[in-house]
Amino acid sequence: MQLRHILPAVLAVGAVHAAPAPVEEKIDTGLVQRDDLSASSAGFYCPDSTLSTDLLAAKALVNLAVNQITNPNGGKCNLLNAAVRREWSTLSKPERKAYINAELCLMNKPSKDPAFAAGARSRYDDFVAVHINQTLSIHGTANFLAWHRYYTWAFEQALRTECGYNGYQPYWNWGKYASDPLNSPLFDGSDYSMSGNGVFQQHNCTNALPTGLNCIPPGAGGGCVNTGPFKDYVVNLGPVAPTLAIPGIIDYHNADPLAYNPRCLRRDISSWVSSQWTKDSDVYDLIKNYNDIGSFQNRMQGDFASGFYGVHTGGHFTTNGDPGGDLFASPAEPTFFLHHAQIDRTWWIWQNQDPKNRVTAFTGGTSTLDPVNSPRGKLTDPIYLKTLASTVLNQDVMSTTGGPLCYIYV
Ligand SMILES: *[C@@H]1O[C@H](CO)[C@@H](O)[C@H](O)[C@H]1NC(C)=O
Ligand SMILES: *[C@@H]1O[C@H](CO)[C@@H](O)[C@H](O)[C@H]1NC(C)=O
Ligand SMILES: [Cu+2]
Repeated sequence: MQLRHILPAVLAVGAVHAAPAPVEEKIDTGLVQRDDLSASSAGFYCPDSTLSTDLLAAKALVNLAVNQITNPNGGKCNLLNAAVRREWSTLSKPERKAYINAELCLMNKPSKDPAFAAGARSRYDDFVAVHINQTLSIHGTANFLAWHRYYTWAFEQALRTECGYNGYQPYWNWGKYASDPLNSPLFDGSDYSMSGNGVFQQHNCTNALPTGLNCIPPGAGGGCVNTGPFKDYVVNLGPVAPTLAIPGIIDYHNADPLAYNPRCLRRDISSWVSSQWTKDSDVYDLIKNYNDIGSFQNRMQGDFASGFYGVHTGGHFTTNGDPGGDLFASPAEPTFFLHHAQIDRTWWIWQNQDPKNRVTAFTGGTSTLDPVNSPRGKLTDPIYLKTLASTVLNQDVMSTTGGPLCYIYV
C-alpha cells in the first residue's frame, strides 16, 4: 500500500477518534496543511477495497490461461497479444488525458450518418443515435450483454482508428468509488477526471425506476457540469425518457427521438445510489450467487418491482442527470462507455468462472417492453450498428478472446 493511501486513512481515524499525540504532531508539522487534505485534487482519495471481485477476476484470468493451453485456437488471440482494458484509477495522468482527448475528438468530428439522425452533429452522436434507435430491443433482452459488448468495442475502435488513441477502453470499477464518487479520480472535476458534478439546481427526487420505488433523493447537483474536460460539451440528442425533472428546463418532448436539441450536460452525482447498489459486495454477490445467465442478467439490470436497482441501473444513476438518467440517450453521458466496460467486465468475470458452460450461455426475449412473451433471442441474431462497426452475430462476441474480439480485463 502506498503512503498516499495510508495517510488519509490515518487522518480520518484521527479526526473521529482523536489519534495519539505523536501522530497529530507529525501531521501538523508535516508537508501538507490539514485544509489541503480534504481536497481531492491533492490526490488523497482513498478508494474502497475491491478485493472480493479482484479475486474472482484473477480466477477468470487463470481459467482463460488454462483454457488456452488445453484448447489453443491457432494462436490468433491469446493472453499475450490481447488488448488489456484497465481500471480508470490505474491509468497514469497522461493515459487518462489521452482517453479524454480521444472522446473529445469524436465529439468534434462530424457525423458520418446525418441522414439517419436529424440531431446528430458529431461522430460521438452517431453512437448515441444507434443506441436511441435500438433501445427497446437491447435492454432486458437476450442480447443485452452481447449488444453492449460489441457497441463498447466499436467505440474503442473508433477512438483508436478515427482519433489516434493508442490505449484501450478503460473501465469504472464502481465498487472503488461507491462510498464517495464525488471525490473519486473519475468525478473530482480535475483535468484528469471525466468532469465533476453539475452545479446545484433545485430539483425533486429522481424516479429512476419505472415502478417509482426508491426515488433518488436530490443531491448537490442537478445543473450543468462546469468543471473538467467536458464542461463545454454540448449534448445534442434526447432526452427521450428523462428522469431528472426540472420544470421548464427538462420537460422537452419531440415526436422524433433523434431530433436536434443542443443543451448542457447535467449531473446529480449520487452517493445514495452508489453506496446502496454498486458496492464491491454487490458485484461479488451478483457474480457468485446468480449462476445461470437468465438470473445473472436480470439481477444485474435490477428488479424494479421490488425497488432493487442492480449494478447496471445503479451505475447509470450514480451520474444521474441528463442524459445520464435517460435509458435511451445515456450514451451521450461521457462516462457511459466506462460504465459499460465494467458491465462487460462483470459478465466476463462471470463467464470465465466456468468458461465451458458460460461462454455460450444466452437466454431471454427480444423486446424490452415484453421480455417474457416476445420471440426468444438467438445466438444467430445480428448486431447491427450501422456506421459504427460491421454487422456480427451475437455468437461472434460471446467470447472476448475467441472470435473477432481480442481483449481481457486486469
Ligand atoms: C430505427 O431506425 C430505423 C431506420 O431509420 C427505423 O426504420 C426505425 O423505425 C427506428 N426504430 C425506432 C424504434 O426508432
Ligand atoms: C417538485 O414537485 C412538486 C410536486 O409535484 C412540484 O409542485 C414542484 O414544482 C417540483 N419542484 C421542482 C423543483 O421540480
Ligand atoms: Cu444501453
